[in-house]
Amino acid sequence: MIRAATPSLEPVRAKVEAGVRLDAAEAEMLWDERIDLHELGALANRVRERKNGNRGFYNINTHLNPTNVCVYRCTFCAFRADLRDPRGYVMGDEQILARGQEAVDAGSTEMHIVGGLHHQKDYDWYLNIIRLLHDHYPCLHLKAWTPVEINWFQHLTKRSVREILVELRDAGLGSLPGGGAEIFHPEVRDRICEHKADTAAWFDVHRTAHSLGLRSNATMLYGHIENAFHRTDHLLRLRQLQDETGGFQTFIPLAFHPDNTRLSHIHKPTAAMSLRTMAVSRLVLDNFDHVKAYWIMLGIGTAQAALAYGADDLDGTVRHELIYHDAGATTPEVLSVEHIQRLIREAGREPVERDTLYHAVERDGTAWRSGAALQGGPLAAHD
Ligand code: V47
Repeated sequence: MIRAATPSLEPVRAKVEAGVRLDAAEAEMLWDERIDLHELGALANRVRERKNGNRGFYNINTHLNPTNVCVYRCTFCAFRADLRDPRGYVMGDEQILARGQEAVDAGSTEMHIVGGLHHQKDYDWYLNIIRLLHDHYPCLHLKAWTPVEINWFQHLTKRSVREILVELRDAGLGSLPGGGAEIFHPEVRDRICEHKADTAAWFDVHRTAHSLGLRSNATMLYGHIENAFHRTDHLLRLRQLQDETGGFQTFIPLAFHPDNTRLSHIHKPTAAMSLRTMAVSRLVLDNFDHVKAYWIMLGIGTAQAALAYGADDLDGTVRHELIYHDAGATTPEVLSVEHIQRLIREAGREPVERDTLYHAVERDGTAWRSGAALQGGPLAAHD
């Protein structure tokens, strides 16, 4: 058998040093394990440093998953439940408000809200969660509902994405999280989540959100049935929308956790795979300011190491995370601020608390206010 010539990092290195964009073939080559992981990481680290200096970002946040009852059956998901499943739950207004109060008491700047698509709940139930929390706790930034939920709201209301987003924004929605992206290529998407919002719908929601001045994040679920071609395709599609709108803030590669899922026969990605994914993402997504190492799913050690492989952000202190813990994540449920700061410092970075929109946070205990923008300015809205 004739083996393809060993790929070389040198042409990529020259381009990165010169600030020239990588093309699809170069991007795909970076996944080849014959490309030295640590050299790749060092190159991604140069880009991180160019964009973010020595800053290592984190925030103080809380998760809220108002229900796990879901009409969809994504093969990778351990969180969803059927209506009559003993695990199934739906939170009432009091519980949701209690979660808001707990978040404020812990000094959180952000609440990350996503959940199942409950076929007995109407759109107003979801809208009301935003309104309720925003009215009671206006200081909390509500990063809520992915295109999967927005697409479901469209199905329920027969209204446009724009109308729904305007209403949610006016009720207190601050930005959109990056979930529901999984893998965009239909060869994979149709096998892991065939029923939920398709790739065109995912992009339509983000494009519309950006045009309304709402920022958003993007994710990629890796380490299951996808390959290097699919991951490259995923990153290039995101890069293209970012060229158009500039509305994405951060990219978050999500390592697949197989426990309790219909893909439980697959081994979870190794630390080497996660670090390579971080580095390739940083190198390909040249128009994203931030790449996040979400410690909950990477594990604390790999997340810390990722700060030298292109990542500049560890996400937050996080409390009440369910999606990964149901899928076997063994990370703690919450990290203290001191712990997260120590992780960043040990990795040689200066810890900087940010709010959701990447403003520096000025803090006195649980009291805080947003300071200067750390990058860019507001996104121009044209509705
Ligand atoms: O879309 C679900 C993923 C995502 C599993 O925007 C799984 O700041 C691994 O999007 N193993 C939701 N992953 C989480 C998410 C997120 C997380 C942190 C920060 C932000 C942000 C967004 O979780 C889903 C799906 O891709 N997921 N099940 C699993 N078993």
